[in-house]
Amino acid sequence: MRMIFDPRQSAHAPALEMHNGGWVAHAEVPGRAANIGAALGATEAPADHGLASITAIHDPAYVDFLRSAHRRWLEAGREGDAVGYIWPVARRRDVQLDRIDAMLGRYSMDAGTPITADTWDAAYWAAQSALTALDAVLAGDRVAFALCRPPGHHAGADYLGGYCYLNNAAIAAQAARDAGATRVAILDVDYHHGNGTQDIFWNRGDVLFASIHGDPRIDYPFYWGHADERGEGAGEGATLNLPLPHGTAIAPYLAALDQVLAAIRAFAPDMLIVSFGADTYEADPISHFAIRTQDYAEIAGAIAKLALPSVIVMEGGYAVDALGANVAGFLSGL
Ligand code: Q9C
Ligand code: ZN
Repeated sequence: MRMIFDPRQSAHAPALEMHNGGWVAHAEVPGRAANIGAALGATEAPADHGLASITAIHDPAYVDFLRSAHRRWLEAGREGDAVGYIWPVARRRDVQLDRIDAMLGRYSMDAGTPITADTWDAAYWAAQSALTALDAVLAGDRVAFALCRPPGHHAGADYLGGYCYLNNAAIAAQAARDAGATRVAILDVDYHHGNGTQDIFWNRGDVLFASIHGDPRIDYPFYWGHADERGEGAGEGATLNLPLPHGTAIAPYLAALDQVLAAIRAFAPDMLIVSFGADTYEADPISHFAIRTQDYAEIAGAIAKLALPSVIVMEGGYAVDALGANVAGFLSGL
């Protein structure tokens, strides 16, 4: 299996995140990719597909913001990573502002996703890794792995959050559509609901978004991922959410996965994108499922029965020392 990663993805290393009322060391560390890379052996560098595949999903004004935010932060006399402290609630008018703090609020959903001097490059190459894994599958490989870091599924068309800046899975799904796939399914098996991906495809019937995740009544991102969210307009029924309780172990997880896989089969996609997070792991420091290392191959085996051309995009997973084994286990089951 081809495995794609660019060393420039490692330069992004935010220091702190706001968590439960205090600033704590950031969980989404470069060592995550290093641990996965060590477990997988050789990875290959992505090809540069340029900005067009990114702006096919993301608002160009948001992309400009991401590219310039840390420079603006420094120009405003600040130090360290750029992070917001005020957010426009949903009904404020869309006023165009260039004060950095106002821009951070406009284009962020949380204070857990700082922008460093290296964030744009890392996010850009993570997206290119996803696009290069897609190329492998379009060229005939049944499955390819994009070691995306930073992750992507919380990022919407015009906002960052949840450690995510560019939505790698959505960018790959749109590129697959543009390359001729009629229907694309995105299966999100990160612990957290992929709110950004859901938002991006909410009104679309050509991309199915199906997610199994910690119940958002008690887990981040709270405002999305409830079982009654099913899409709208042409997208009605093309969003599927299966929230599960804290403590979920492999048996009920596989039962939920069977439901989701049946929906994907019924959708009859030409291509599958898997947003894979290993934060469902029993020892994940910020999550609450009970999936064991040996379970990941079984989860992947059930997904592989779809027999669809598949791009695996890395999302979360914060038990750094076990991350490589969990990812390698998952990939071994495909
Ligand atoms: N400091 C992914 O797994 N944690 N993102 C909430 C904010 C956010 C996880 C507290 C968790 C985001 C890709
Ligand atoms: Zn997650």
